[in-house]
Amino acid sequence: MARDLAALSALERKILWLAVWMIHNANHIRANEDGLKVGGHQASCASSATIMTALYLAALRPEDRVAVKPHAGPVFHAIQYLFGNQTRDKLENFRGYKGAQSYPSRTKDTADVDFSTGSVGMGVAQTLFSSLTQDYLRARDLGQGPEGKMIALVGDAEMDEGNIFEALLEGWKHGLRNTWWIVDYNRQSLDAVVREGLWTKLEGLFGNFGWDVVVLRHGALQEAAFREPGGEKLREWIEACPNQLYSALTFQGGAAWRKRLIDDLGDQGDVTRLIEKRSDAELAALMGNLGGHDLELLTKAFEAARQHDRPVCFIAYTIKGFGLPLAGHKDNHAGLMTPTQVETLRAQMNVRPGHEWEKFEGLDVPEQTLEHVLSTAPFARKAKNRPAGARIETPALALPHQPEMSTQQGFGLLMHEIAKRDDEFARRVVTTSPDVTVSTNLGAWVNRRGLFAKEQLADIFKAERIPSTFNWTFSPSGQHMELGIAEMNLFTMLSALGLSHETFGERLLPVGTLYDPFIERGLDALNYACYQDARFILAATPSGVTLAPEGGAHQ
Ligand SMILES: Cc1ncc(C[n+]2csc(CCOP(=O)(O)OP(=O)(O)O)c2C)c(N)n1
Repeated sequence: MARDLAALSALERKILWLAVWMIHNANHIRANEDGLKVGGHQASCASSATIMTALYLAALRPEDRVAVKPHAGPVFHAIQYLFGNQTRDKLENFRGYKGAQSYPSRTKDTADVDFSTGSVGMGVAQTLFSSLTQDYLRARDLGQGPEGKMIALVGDAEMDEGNIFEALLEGWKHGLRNTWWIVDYNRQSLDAVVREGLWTKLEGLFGNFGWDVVVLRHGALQEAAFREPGGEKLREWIEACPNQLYSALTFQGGAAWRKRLIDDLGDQGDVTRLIEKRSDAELAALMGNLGGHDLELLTKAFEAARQHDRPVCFIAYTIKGFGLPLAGHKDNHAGLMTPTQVETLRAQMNVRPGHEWEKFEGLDVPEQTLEHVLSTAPFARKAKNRPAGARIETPALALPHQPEMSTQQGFGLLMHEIAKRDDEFARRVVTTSPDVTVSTNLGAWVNRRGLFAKEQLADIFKAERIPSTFNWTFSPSGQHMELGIAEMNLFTMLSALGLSHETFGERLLPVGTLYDPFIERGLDALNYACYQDARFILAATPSGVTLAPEGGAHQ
């Protein structure tokens, strides 16, 4: 859908302003009774403001769900405020008691957060398992309307988290679809500048797992300059420039760019002319015009990706601190703009003192147009309240009694009883296990209800009439999600299945099993699932401190 670019770009500036002001207000203006540091991440917000604008004001559909990188929290809150889903009061109380949360939180924020973030990597993997959950639902005709994209805005340093890679492999096994990971490639982490060429590793990795990779490196200004005489030399220079140097020159500004470019490329000819015909400000704008700051490029790339269901990794080049005096400085992660710097920004943004929170203050596009752009954004059609998913009646189960039995055995018999039922309750149960299905006594359940896969996959042993206790047939009607041995994946899968009623409006009754000594291998994801209020049953067998006689050797 064509969107009004001038209005979008005005709103992008407003979103950045509100995010900066929200953090500034919390740190420098609001009364601070205990004297403790408040904090906030203006530079991380600035690098993602264009991507977030392109997503929420143009690309997102009501059925899409998003995990926003934690430090873009204020950008998320600002966008929700513009849409009327967030109050000024909560923004003024950002990071305070009952205020908008530091990092988007499903349970503590009042605006509709799809997936909480905070512990980096967790929200990213959650989108992948949510996509598998969506496939599971659709395979049994649950859920209506178009399928949603499960989207993560990912920090480039976040890509170091191991759980992301574990999830990628699992996603590949299940034929992952409808998942977008947008890497905010500002080439800075918390401590420093990231390694050169990280994007080539990401490109290879995602390509290997069957994802499309879309690299958004240069914005329209840069592409236009490359078409000028001498422009190709500039492109080569930019593409070869080490991350640290690019960051440092960005921080220093137009005059520093000019000196360096002339030193490296000056030819008394085309390239010199290309550089010299621009003012310092124009040169700085040109060098900062990376793909992740080009609204039109981003919206087109997202629209193109919506035409198919393959998973896509977007690598969007950005500048940490873009548009702020913090831009590019390696220490900018938790850096806060000084009151003087905020005053300068206020002047640049035409915001009058006392009007800082006004939605359209100082924008050079008529208010009516801005209102129209907001109210016609497809995302605005998303219901303000999450779906709840109908309640499922739980029947009284006839439990087989034995005078003496182990907890494992009892669990297996209980699941077998459920498997025999032909009712809505049994149909909504979904089980999952990280390669310990058989040994955690889910065998009888799986024999009756089958393993889930989008496509039928026969059990060749069965077809060949080789005797086996277990029927290992996969089909779209199967009710067991078999996972590889990765406990982080188990808990993230449970987190996604256990939020199905709120993510997709269809309630599932998930049961996960694992060996109890290995809960610790996935504890962070279990914690994350509980923090998000995911509902599931966990059966860690044998229920004891050890895995029976072999327990000690499993520690
Ligand atoms: C599991 C975990 N470890 C450490 C942190 C602390 N931390 C927060 S952000 C960050 C660096 C993030 O860098 P990047 O992902 O590139 O994001 P951006 O630069 O866009 O803010 C770190 C180490 C965290 N939030 N979660």
